[in-house]
Amino acid sequence: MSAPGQGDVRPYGRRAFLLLLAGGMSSFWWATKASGIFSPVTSAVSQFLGNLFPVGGWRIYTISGSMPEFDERGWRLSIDGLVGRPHSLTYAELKDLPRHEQVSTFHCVTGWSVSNVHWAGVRLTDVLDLVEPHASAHAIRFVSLEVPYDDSLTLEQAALPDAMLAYEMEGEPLSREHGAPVRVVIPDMYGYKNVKWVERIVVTDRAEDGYWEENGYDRDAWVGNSNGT
Ligand SMILES: Nc1nc2c(c(=O)[nH]1)N[C@H]1C(S)=C(S)[C@@H](COP(=O)(O)O)O[C@H]1N2
Ligand SMILES: [Mo]
Repeated sequence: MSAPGQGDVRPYGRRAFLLLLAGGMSSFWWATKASGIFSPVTSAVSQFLGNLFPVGGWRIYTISGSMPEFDERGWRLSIDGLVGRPHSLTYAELKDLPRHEQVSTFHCVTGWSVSNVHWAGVRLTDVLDLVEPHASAHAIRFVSLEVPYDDSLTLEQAALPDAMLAYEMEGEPLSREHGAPVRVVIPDMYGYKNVKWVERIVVTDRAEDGYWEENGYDRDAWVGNSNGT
């Protein structure tokens, strides 16, 4: 089993590894310099580089090796499932919802943390109010544009005061590598619950296992009180 954010360990030959490393290096360079252009890299390489060159304490993680590109014209956030009024929001409509800010510490279950991250975004409860969840609704599943990454929260967890869909980090629109245009932020839980590149929220009758939970991690990823800790 690999750990959330460590990726699968693949048996690369030395030559293939060096080629991957060279490709990954240039992508990494572009990501930091141009902050947006990020050509596909393997997850092993991007995570390896993320661990070698942490950016302000962050390790940039992907499971697929590529990062979805945000195009405001085509982008929609769909909210559907067990709801009376399925809804889809443009980026502008999402930004029109009440704005919330928080400063919190982000923890990856593999041991690194980033203190005092300043986020801005919308409360999950405000998003859910738009769709009128059925009485049978108990959880929501976040679907990432990065297939097949997903994860769930119970409605109770989603209603925690600091759980949000963040569209800004440190006063700037969320960058591509951190999940543009919106990611989940739930500082009480480990990083793997903080789904990046969210494009759909499905209201369900129970929380389901997400990507890392299918790989053995706890569904309730409370910081300091779940497996992997
Ligand atoms: N779509 C997607 N979201 C993701 C991940 C991922 O690989 N893909 N990794 C998770 C893990 S394990 C962590 S620790 C954080 C890392 O956030 P960062 O890449 O912004 O540093 O993103 C989480 N959300
Ligand atoms: Mo993580």
